Amino acid sequence: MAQVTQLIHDYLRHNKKFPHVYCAGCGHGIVLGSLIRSVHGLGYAKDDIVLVAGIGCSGRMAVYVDFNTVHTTHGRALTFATGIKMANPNLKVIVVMGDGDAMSIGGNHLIHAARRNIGLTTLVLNNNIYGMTGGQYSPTSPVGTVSATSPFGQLERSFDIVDMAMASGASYVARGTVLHATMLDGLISDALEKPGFNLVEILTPCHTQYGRKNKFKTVVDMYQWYKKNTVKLDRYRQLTPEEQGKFTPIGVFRDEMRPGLETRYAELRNKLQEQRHA
Ligand SMILES: Cc1ncc(C[n+]2csc(CCOP(=O)(O)OP(=O)(O)O)c2C)c(N)n1
Ligand code: SF4
Repeated sequence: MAQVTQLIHDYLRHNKKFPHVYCAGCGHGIVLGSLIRSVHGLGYAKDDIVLVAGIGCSGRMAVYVDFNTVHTTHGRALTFATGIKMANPNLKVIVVMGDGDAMSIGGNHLIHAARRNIGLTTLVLNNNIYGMTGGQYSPTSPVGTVSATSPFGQLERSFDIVDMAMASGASYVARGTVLHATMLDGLISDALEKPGFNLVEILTPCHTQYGRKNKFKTVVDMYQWYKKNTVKLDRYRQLTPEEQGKFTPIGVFRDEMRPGLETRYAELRNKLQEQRHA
């Protein structure tokens, strides 16, 4: 444990913005730990990484971690990241967004980043709520969610982030939870090594804004919910449709090796230059 804590400390900016803003029990810190373990395990240099984050509690990660970082405007993380990757394809560009950031204000950008298959590693921290701004319901809040903007339960059908990423053309798509931290390390490491647009949805609890209003007495109850209600994809596929309806599957949903837009663009540029000099 001490070793794990020390490793995380090695990747933090100690002179900035501490103590951090995360509430006790927030899952976002576990995601940060998992990301750091994955980067460290793969042996990337800090300077080769750019972490681009949107606004929200999830977006604070860009402030804390000692990579090249950009804390961008709400919903625009993928546009900044696209520019960075196109300008310097050698950089490993990681995008961190909340479910509000990725699926609401930034939803259109997510669809097109996936369609283009640009080489970004995208982590969507799905806590089913707008955490930072006081708990408004988000496009992933389940029907019936009680929130600051739906005191009697929200009525809209919610988005499935994995389905959305797959339908839009992402080449690697996975879902994990902060309860399954070892599995999450594997998913993030896997994603970081893939070309093209790779996305990991991470189920992470916000007890402050979601749990307390939605019948979770304690943070621990929320973590237990993930344990009881998620199932690994291979087992999920063996269930009947009726049984499947009771669970959220976790694992790797798509794993294709397709070149990112930045690679296809470089190839085209080289070809045109050769033709010009022929
Ligand atoms: C253009 C714009 N609209 C709205 C906001 C207000 N705002 C800041 S964070 C946020 C939502 C955060 O929710 P989410 O992305 O799910 O992240 P979380 O805080 O839950 O991690 C909103 C609406 C803003 N900063 N900029
Ligand atoms: S408000 Fe929610 S998402 Fe934000 S730090 Fe607190 S628990 Fe985490």
